[in-house]
Amino acid sequence: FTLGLVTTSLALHAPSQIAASVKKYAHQAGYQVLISMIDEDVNQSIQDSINELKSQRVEKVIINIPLESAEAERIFENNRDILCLFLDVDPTSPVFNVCFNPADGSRASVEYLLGLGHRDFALLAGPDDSVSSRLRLQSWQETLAEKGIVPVTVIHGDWSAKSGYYSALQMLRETPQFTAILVGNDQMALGVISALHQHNVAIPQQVSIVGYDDTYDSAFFHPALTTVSLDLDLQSKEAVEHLLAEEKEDMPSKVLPARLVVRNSTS
Ligand code: IPT
Repeated sequence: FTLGLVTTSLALHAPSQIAASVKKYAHQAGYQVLISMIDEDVNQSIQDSINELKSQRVEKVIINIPLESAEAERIFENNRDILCLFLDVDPTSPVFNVCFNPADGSRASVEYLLGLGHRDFALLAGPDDSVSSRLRLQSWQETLAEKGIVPVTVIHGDWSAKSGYYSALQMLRETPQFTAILVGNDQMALGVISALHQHNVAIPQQVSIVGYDDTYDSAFFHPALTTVSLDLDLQSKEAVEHLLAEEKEDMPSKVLPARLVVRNSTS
C-alpha cells in the first residue's frame, strides 16, 4: 500500500521533520510513502501533485501546504475519489485535518514575557499568505491588546533564517526600543539571534527572544532557544493513523496542543 504526501518546501525544518515522521509511521503500518513537493503557483501545483500521486495508485494523501479553508474545501471537492487529510489549515475548517491549536502557545509565550516585566514587543511573523502564520500573529496581538499593549513594530518574514536576520536589522535600525521579540518560527529566530550578536545586543540581558516550532536544532542555538513547541512527530503519527483508520471507523479531525518550552533566550 502507498500513502501520498504533498508538501511545501522541504528546505524548511518543520516540513522536513514532518516528512521524516510520516515516512516512519507509515512504514511501521506497512505502507510506503510517495512524496511530492510543490513550491509556487499553489493551486495548480497541488492538483498536479495529487494527479501524479493518483496515477501511481495512491488513494490516501496527506497535504502539508498552507491553505485557506476555501482552497482546502475546493481540493477536497475536486478529489472525492481519494481521501485527503490536511496539516496546515485553520483547525476549525470543515476539511479532514490534524492541526495545532494556533492560540494556546502564542498566548503562553506573551503571558510569560509579560510576567517577566516586558512591555515593549517587536513581532516578527511568518508570511501573510500562511494561515498558521496569521493565526499566530493574531493571537500575539490579542493577548497584548488585553493588557493595552500595542507592539513597537510588526514585520513579516518568509520563514527563513535569512529573512529573520534582515528583519532584525530593520528593527534595530527603525524601532530599537523593544526588549522582547516574538518570532513566528525557529529558523527566523536563528537569523534574529545572529543579527543581534553582530550588533552586540546581549540575549537575553538586553533582548529576549521566543521562537515557534521547537524543531530538533532549537535547543542547540546560542543561547538555547525559548520557543513554542509543536510536537511535529505526534502530528505526523496522528495524521497517518487517522488516514489509515478512516475506512474502519470515523475518526474526526483533531486539534493538537502547543506549549511553551523555556530555555535561555528569555529573561
Ligand atoms: C509550519 C512551521 O511552524 C513553520 O516554521 C514553517 O516551516 C511552515 O510550517 C511551512 O509551511 S508548521 C505547519 C504544520 C503549520
